[in-house]
Amino acid sequence: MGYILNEEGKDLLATVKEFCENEVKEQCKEYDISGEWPKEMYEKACEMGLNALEVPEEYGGIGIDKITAAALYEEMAKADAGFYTTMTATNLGYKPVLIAGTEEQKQQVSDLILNGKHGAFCLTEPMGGSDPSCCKTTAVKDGDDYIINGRKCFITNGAISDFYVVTAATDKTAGNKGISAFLIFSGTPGLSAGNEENKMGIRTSNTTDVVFEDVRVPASAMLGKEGEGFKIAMKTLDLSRTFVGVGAVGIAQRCVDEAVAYSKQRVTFGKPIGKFQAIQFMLADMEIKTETARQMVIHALTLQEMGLPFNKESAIAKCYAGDISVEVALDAIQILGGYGYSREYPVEKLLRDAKIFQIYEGTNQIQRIVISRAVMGKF
Ligand code: COS
Repeated sequence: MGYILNEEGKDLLATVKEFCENEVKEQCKEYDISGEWPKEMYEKACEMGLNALEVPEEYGGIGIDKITAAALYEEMAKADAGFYTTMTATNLGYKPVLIAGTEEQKQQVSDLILNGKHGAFCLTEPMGGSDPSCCKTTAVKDGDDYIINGRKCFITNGAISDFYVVTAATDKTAGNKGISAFLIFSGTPGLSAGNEENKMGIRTSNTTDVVFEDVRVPASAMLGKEGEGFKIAMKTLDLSRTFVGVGAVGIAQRCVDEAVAYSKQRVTFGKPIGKFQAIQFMLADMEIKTETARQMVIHALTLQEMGLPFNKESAIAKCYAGDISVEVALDAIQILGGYGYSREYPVEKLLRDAKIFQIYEGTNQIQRIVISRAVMGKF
């Protein structure tokens, strides 16, 4: 099973796999401990265009389909989920530009990404993570400009981005219909990054507050029209959630790989533990969950490619993959026993990395709201 790719896709996958094996996987063990953001590693990855997989051909990208992109993202997550998170977060910031930007904005941001720059999507606030309509950041009209004030939190790539997409209330009395989205570039006076989060996992990614203090932007920095910010954000998350599922699948697959390798070499009671049915059944269940999640992701991406509705399927892919990645990581630790609990072996890191996939880009409780709404409709 897995991904069915054409020859070009298979070649790309082989190249990305080699890069991840040689330049990411082992190196990130150290960065996971130190919490360092590995600048050189990211520069090499961007030189290869790994941050630019989603740039359409018309804006200068290689124009690969979503399923090929998913296969490449999975490879990145298998090597290191923080690395995968950094690469996909730029594309999370890019999506609202592609959804609602002018041709000029689309080209400008595409050029930045193609030149190895990073981006960020600034939606979450200290008082409103799951509820983006509770937007305290404001954008007040001043002549031909807007002046933005507020604070966003848990922003991936917060301190290392060249472009930021930011939601802000342009009409505080209008709820989610009073939210607008803006495209802002680093270096704009008043825009700064707050302290970096000291995270449990995905420690090779950069997560900070992003602060706006009298940030003046021209009205042309708005994406779409005034009041469209909430819908643009929702459409962005619908799209991005499927790729979040891919990251979780990557972690689950790495857990299966590590547990299989260990069960073949670890001998107890005179034979490798993989000869015992207790272990075989655990590995089979881990594989069932991982492959099912991958196929759910592929299904949601196929719907997107075909222009069909995918809101529910994208939420299922993210939710299921996030949940099973934690389960599969726990099973991998169990199979490795005491060694699984030790930092000497990679699976405890995989569990720490997996946990965020039940939380970011909409908690799995939010995904269940989206799914149940799709199932039940309005009544
Ligand atoms: N695509 C397009 N439009 C959407 C949409 C979507 N996926 N979801 C909602 N909308 C539209 C609705 O159609 C509605 O438009 P009208 O008022 O014109 O009819 C409007 O947006 C408001 O929708 P709704 O009333 O359903 O909004 P809610 O506040 O009830 O939304 C959920 C609740 C939970 C769906 C929403 O708040 C959500 O997704 N939260 C999670 C956010 C998140 O993931 N945060 C983490 C960010 S990490 S980057």
